[in-house]
Amino acid sequence: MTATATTIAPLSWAELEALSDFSVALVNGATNAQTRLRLFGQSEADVRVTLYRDHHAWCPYCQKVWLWLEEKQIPYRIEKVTMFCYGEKERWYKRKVPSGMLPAIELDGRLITESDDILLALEQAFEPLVFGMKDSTVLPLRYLERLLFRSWCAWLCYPARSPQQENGNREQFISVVAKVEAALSATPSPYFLETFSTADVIFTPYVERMNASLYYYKGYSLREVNPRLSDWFDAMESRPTYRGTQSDFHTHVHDLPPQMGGCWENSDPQTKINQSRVDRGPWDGLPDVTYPEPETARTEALYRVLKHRANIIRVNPADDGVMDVALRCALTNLMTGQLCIPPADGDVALRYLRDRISVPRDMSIYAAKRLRAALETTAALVGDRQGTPIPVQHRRDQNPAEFARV
Ligand SMILES: N[C@@H](CCC(=O)N[C@@H](CS)C(=O)NCC(=O)O)C(=O)O
Repeated sequence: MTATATTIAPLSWAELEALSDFSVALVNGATNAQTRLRLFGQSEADVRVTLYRDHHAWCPYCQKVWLWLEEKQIPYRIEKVTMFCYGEKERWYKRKVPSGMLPAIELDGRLITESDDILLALEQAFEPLVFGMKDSTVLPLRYLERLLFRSWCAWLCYPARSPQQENGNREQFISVVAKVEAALSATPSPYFLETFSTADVIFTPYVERMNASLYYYKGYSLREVNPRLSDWFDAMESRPTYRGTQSDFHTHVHDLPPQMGGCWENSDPQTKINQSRVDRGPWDGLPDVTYPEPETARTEALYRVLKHRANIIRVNPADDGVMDVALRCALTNLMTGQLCIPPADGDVALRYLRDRISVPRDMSIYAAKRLRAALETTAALVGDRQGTPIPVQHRRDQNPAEFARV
């Protein structure tokens, strides 16, 4: 705190409610992670598809199908299912899909699993997204995406036995990235083919996760050092569909370890710098997003916290009374820019929440950056203790069952 900074008392919940001037058109508006139904201006009678995807929007294969449906504006319902890493799989889902794997869809009552088979079935029913999965221009790109995926896993998800092996894995990944750069250079458009298509949808989930994880675990900024990929990310971010499904660095780097069976950091000094940025901020300017911040970022964050505040306070390890005041202090800072000193233990309580905001599940990327910053600024007023560490073997600290309770 600077000598000139003034502090104010926390706003009441009623005062905060009065500032929460935010609304979204979940069913017919822009792509969003909260809705259970998408109609794109059509009627419910037109719905032929149900998408089963994970509660937290962490599953990459679900993102692929989700983005495809949004781009094609196919009316669909969404049923959310728990992933093994964060809770217990719903019994009704296991009756439908005994393996419990996601995604799945029901198309005219027919159950289809495996994301590629799902896209093929959707193409048959609704026409391809410009170029089809089996188009001769798309097939080599699908192969390239799997090559990139494998070299990413080899680098990230296995411990290197020596610095030479670490370096070899890095070189191998970078050599495949060069092929991706060449593929992107093959057309004048920023996309993989002459226009946005299925090919971009196929690359999106893992390239987004590569960008986050390599920045954090390997000190390597995929988006910043590769000009064609940089243009591709920017082009993707010009699409409201992608923005609605887009996650941030913090969410991915902590959702990936249990899903991938571990992520291994290297000893590059840049890695530690990047980890501190992602975990403790400042979050502004991280290469997880480049489109301009919408004016609604703060009100969106406030609106989303107010909606779930009872559960947010209940699941926090701090005393409910402490978290109630501390949270109001952070929200007061979010909305007024003024410092508001939380009770003792507010540092632990607020940083616990800072570490568990999930994008896009809870809110969009800029709203989350604003909220994380307000939580951190407010926590720092009373101490430097961190919250309970984020587990790496599982994420049952994020069990959605806790949030189903009122
Ligand atoms: N080949 C499958 C892979 C799907 C997959 O691996 N899904 C993971 C989540 S990303 C899953 O459902 N795992 C079970 C769970 O985590 O509950 C596809 O393309 O759909």
